[in-house]
Amino acid sequence: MGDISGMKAPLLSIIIPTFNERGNMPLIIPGISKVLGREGIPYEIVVMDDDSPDGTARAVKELSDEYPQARCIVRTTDRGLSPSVIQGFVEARGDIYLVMDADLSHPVEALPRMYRSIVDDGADIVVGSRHTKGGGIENWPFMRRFISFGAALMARPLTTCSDPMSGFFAIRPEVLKNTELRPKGYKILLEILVKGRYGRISEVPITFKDREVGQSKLGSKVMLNYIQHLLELYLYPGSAPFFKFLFVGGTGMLVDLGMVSLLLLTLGDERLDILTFNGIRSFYLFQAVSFIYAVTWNFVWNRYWTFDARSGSSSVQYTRFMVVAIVAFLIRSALLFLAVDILGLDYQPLYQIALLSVILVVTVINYLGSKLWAFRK
Ligand SMILES: Nc1nc2c(ncn2[C@@H]2O[C@H](COP(=O)(O)OP(=O)(O)OP(=O)(O)O)[C@@H](O)[C@H]2O)c(=O)[nH]1
Ligand SMILES: [Mg+2]
Repeated sequence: MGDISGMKAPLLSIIIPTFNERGNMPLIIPGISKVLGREGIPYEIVVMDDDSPDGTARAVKELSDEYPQARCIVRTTDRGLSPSVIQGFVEARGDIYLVMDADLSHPVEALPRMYRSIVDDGADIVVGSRHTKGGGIENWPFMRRFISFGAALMARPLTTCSDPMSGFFAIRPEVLKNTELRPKGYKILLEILVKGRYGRISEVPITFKDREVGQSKLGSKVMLNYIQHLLELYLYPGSAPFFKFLFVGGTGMLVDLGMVSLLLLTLGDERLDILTFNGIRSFYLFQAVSFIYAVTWNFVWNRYWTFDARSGSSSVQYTRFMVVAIVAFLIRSALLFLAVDILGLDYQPLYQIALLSVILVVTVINYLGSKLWAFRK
């Protein structure tokens, strides 16, 4: 691995997955070479070809006399776009990996800016984005735009990136350290955004052009595949934490309810008022027990799943999580007291509105306390 801050300019590895793209090779390879040569950016082009019957590999070979930076790796097993890209990361020898389509949909003019975002501005991931200011799509009918917009929207909770479906992106190799990428998903960038390790991500606006040469490989199966991929990424530990937190909180409430009911059932609720432990009415004791159960339940799920915080000390995390839960509970009681006893919101529907607002506020407090303190990494 090269030193990005060293004297020598870092080497850019351009990975291009191909299937039957012979016609595009004499366009994209000289195109890249012209733009990067002009800017003095060192590069290699790694074409990852799935043994295309149209002779894509031969086309690259012929071009490599004039463009020695280009080589083609012919793959005969485990075909597919994502496995090709993942293998490309292994074959690449550069300091920065960049992935782009072969069909000139991704403008080569954006390459220098993407390169500099990493080398000069310290980004870990750069995305060539159609949906950021200045970006766009040429000649797409309304329906295709609409579907693309909807698909991007569904991925929004998973990442802050405006165009996670883009196939045009660059990363530092460190982003992939200790991450296992699932090669079945078609959207390799989204996979990296969810599973990779990175700090800064930046975007370069691009205008996406439809292919002029060769055929599209996308069918209706891709949409189904995408939904399935999304589902898996939503379930992946640490992704979309607010959603997971809400879900876990909901199950915690059920645990709480179940515990109280169980205790009441075993002891019989007619004895509730008579039964006391050291002067404390048993009902409150039950509440306290089930509260602890529910908080513990939430803790386990949040630690392993919501925040994927298993590397921290569990006793510290547990203590903090409990403190947050108790503080949140006290705030909740105080706010309800304020709403009902002081502001007098004890009639419909204002009471419900007040209760809902209080729950909302307390949930956010709970979430922030957990994320920024209890499970801070
Ligand atoms: N190695 C490999 N590359 C693939 C495979 N399927 C697609 N590609 C390449 O991935 C890139 C994107 O595929 P495209 O067919 O252009 O997909 P798209 O851009 O979403 O759709 P169109 O531009 O309309 O064709 C192109 O460079 C393809 O050659 C595959 O199974 N294996
Ligand atoms: Mg394309």
